[in-house]
Amino acid sequence: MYLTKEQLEQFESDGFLVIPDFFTPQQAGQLKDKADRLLKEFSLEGHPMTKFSTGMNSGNKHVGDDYFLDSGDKIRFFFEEGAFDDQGKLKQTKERSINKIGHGLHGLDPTFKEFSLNPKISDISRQLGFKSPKILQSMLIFKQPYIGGPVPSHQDSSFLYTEPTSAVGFWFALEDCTQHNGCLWFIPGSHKNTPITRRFVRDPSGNGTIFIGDEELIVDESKYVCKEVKAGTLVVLHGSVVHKSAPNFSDKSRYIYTFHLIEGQAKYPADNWLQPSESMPFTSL
Ligand SMILES: O=C(O)CCC(=O)C(=O)O
Repeated sequence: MYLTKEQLEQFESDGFLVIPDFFTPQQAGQLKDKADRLLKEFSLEGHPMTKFSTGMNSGNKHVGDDYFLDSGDKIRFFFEEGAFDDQGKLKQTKERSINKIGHGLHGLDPTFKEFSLNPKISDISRQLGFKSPKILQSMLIFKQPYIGGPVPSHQDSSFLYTEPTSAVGFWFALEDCTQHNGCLWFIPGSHKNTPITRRFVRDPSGNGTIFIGDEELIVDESKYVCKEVKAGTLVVLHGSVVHKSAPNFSDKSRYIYTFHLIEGQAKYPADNWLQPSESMPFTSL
């Protein structure tokens, strides 16, 4: 059993758990190097220049095109909101312009596949009550210096919804994450008193995505605590815990890798934005 009783209690009480030294600085460096290689090698040619905007509190700004909707079984690149000038030209190098890569790294990229299919994670998932844990998506989230965008307050189960709710996030710091370069912030215990009342789904009238349910997530900002972590840290997130991250205006990048599990025995609604494909069904852990 990987987690101690105290760690399980902490997760139960806070809705998140910080595990320093889950992986080595060398591994963090290798994953970061691989992320940099993906950024270097990706081509702008034919790219629809899709930006990633969570826009969770500002109506319907979320990217809603096929490039996003079909990314579950692909390695796709999403730009920062502020990446382009008025003429539609990149304001900095393409490597510095990407907000995130998603959502099939855990199945398609050998480095991230090997890292994700980790017996320690499988062990943790069973300790958290999973019977049939499935990885349904993975992401590299960058926050490059000066341009890294914020991630507004949200609950992961709004985006990765099952009945009953089951999503758990595994978030790996590939670099030191501080208040200056965009570490995570949490409202401890919010998973217990903040039900999932909004869902991010495919718009039945078109190609895009919409939120259904409550207009917005009401958040008491004064309850947030910030969690600075070192490279090599794993943070486990309950799907209902309210969390966010700030923009990165510093001169240091903040690279993280994350994937989410859901319970394979739970119902997975057909209108969820992310759908498994024949070529890449959700991955058993
Ligand atoms: O890494 C970040 O900045 C945000 C990640 C996050 O909120 C998530 O994966 O749910």
